[in-house]
Amino acid sequence: TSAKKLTEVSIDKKDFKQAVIRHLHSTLGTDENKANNHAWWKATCAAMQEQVLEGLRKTQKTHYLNDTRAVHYLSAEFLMGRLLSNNLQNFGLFEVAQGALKELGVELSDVLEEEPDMALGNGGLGRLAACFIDSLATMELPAIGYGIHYEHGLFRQEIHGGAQIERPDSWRDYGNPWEICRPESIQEVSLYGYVETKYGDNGRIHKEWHPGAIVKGVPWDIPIVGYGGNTVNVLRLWQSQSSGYFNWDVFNAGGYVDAQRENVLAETISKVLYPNDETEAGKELRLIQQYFFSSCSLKDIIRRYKRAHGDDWSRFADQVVIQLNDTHPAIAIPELMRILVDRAELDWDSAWNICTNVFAYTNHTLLPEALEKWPARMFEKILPRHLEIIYEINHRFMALVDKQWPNDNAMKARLSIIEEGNEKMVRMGHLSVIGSFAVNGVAEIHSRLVKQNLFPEFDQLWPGKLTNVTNGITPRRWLKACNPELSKLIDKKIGSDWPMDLDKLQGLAKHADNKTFQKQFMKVKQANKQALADEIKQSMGIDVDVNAIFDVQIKRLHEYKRQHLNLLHIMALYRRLLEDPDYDMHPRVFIFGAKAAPGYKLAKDIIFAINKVADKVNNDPRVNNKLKVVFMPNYRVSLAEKMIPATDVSEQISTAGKEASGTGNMKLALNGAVTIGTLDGANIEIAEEVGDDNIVIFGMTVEEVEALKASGYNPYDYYYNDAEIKAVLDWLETDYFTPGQPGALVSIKQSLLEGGDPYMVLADYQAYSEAHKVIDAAYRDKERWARMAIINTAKMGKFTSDRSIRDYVEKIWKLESCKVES
Ligand code: 26Q
Repeated sequence: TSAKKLTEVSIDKKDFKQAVIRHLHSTLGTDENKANNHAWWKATCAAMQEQVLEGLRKTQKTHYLNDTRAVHYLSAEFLMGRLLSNNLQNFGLFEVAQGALKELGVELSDVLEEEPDMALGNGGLGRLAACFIDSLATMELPAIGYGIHYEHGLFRQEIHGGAQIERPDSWRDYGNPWEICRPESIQEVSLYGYVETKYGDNGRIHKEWHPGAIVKGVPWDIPIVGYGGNTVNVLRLWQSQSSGYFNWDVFNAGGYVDAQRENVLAETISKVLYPNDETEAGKELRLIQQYFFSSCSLKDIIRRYKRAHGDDWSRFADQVVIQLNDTHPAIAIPELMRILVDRAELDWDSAWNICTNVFAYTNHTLLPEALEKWPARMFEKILPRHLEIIYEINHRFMALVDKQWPNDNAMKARLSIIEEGNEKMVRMGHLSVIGSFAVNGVAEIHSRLVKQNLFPEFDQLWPGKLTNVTNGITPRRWLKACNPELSKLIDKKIGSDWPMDLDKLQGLAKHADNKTFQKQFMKVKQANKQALADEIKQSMGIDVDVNAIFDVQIKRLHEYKRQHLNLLHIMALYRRLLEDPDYDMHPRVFIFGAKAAPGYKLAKDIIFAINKVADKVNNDPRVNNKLKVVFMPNYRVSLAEKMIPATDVSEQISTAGKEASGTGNMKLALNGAVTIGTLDGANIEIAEEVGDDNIVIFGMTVEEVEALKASGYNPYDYYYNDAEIKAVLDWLETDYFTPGQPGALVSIKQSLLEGGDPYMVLADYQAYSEAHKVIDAAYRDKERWARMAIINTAKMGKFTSDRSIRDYVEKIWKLESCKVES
């Protein structure tokens, strides 16, 4: 495809080749004859990084000179994946680099495979942050991402005997070519200790926090290259380091050896990413992580503001907006209050006014177990001054509640930041809503439920504060880079400016019935399926037929996402085939990718069950290759990039009301997959865009789920009334799939029966099974399927993260773009 035409290509093939060789020699100390692919990768990154850093310097200078308002995106997770291909692509140097390496006898595609994924996130929330900073740079918006420089990202998954084993991820073991350490911007963060109350002469009370320990935050900057534009923003990740300060008087009379222990503790803060998404762990270290990166980031923001505005705080909220990616950085709210009141000595009301004009909060979940709460006792120990500030915020807020709902104690208890009970808890969601000027959900249905079910009183108290911004994905990574053949075909059909203006894909719709275009489109899909089949053969030794339907479910493993619904249906198909060898179905390959939180027993049992069923099905000649099941280990961004272009059917089957948005659903549809899905999250908006003929919707709506729950849902009704459900669940209890280990899969049956089936898998089973028959029939009609696939790609314009960012800018951030000269 043509290199980007928006800016001049800064460097040609000859220069690029020379830069690679120069880095091979003088950065890596090797040469063309000795270099392996890893060395070529590093040298190519270094050559690229020269260009990137030039863009970074210009961008920072421009933003500084223009004194721009900027958004500061605080997120405990950034799931970046690989950067070389993305940076080459966004700089328009992909073909240049490919050509340069070819002349050196090296294949760029092999070099790209050398890069470890930067997996500093669990799943959707972390990847969303990565897509957003891509769009921010692409749209030339002044923005900075702040997060944690985890030494170990999300664990690497191995499958042993069908079970998940976690191995440490070491993405930096051989150095990361993109990051730049900035020791000149180190920050210090206090922890523990006690608060002293001082009485000043004017009667003013002054609080002084005497910390028990101080740790250093060392910033590492990752340049974020915008597509086509010249903006190169920064992702700043904080690494913890011992400061050597630990107040032994407060604790005990420790000595040199104990002090070493404290150094270890300090450096533990940024050691590892917590692998539990959607469950609140309540661990002390997790709270310290959150405070550590929030505090470092705030101090960094303030330092930059003061460089331009000195001690005049009056313009702070004009220059700074801080987006809280879920409640993980919500501690930034009392931290800013502490800095303003205790340090800058502003009065409370002025400080609070600044705070509530600076922060905005994104909610990503309604699941009660995922709403963060911290024991007040833990808070008091780690952040004693912050707990006092939270009490003060709450005290003043309770007065407001009393004004709105006089003498209503039940209301106060519901809205209080502090949850009373056996153990007092600090509710971070409440703190975030109270301390922010805007709160958004991540899809229309989710935002409606945030207003109606999660925070209805807040919505009454502050009409308009709660709003929606539907998620999006960057089409640069999730179409242009991961599916080059489809991208070239699209370029030929509608021109090459769609990556910056995804609504342009609409132009494909008028060709959806064109036989030639259908053939071309499906030929690309077939080639992508072949590439994935080769990968499956090579990595797992399983043969899959590329003429089969590739049916893919890729996402974290969770009961609410219902991978076990998919599994029950696969077992039912298997059973139908055993009972009737002529059972009429188009060959199907079910492909999974999923990591389970290490402590989530049932999730791991489901992975085990998928693998055991796969073993049996794949080796049973009676199914006559009509059915295959593949669990691809270690699902991650770079694997997603291989699976998504090869998918025919996208499984988006969460219980209605549980999946806030989903973003994998968008990536798959963008690459021409047909969704089988529930009316949940962004599926609803996808259905609106593609139309009912081009998506297969099944199952209960949120209202139906709520009604069934209210009327007393009984999974046994389905077990006893549906012979297939009964047979399949009973099958799990035998040793058919686990020879010699009867009962090894029984926990799944138990959770669906005795466990009460909390996500109503059995209630949706019948509808799901029927929906798959619709898929089967549609696929067999080759023209119909091609049209559906094309329309899916054509109608995904809404789901570019550029649109999400535009919505944030207009509704919340009020930013202006800032041109950077090339
Ligand atoms: C919290 C406390 C302690 C340890 C870990 C956590 C934690 C970590 C990660 C809690 C939640 C997460 C991640 C949540 C997440 O990925 N949510 C997803 O966000 C996507 C982007 O908005 C949505 O599309 C998904 O629907 C939502 O599930």
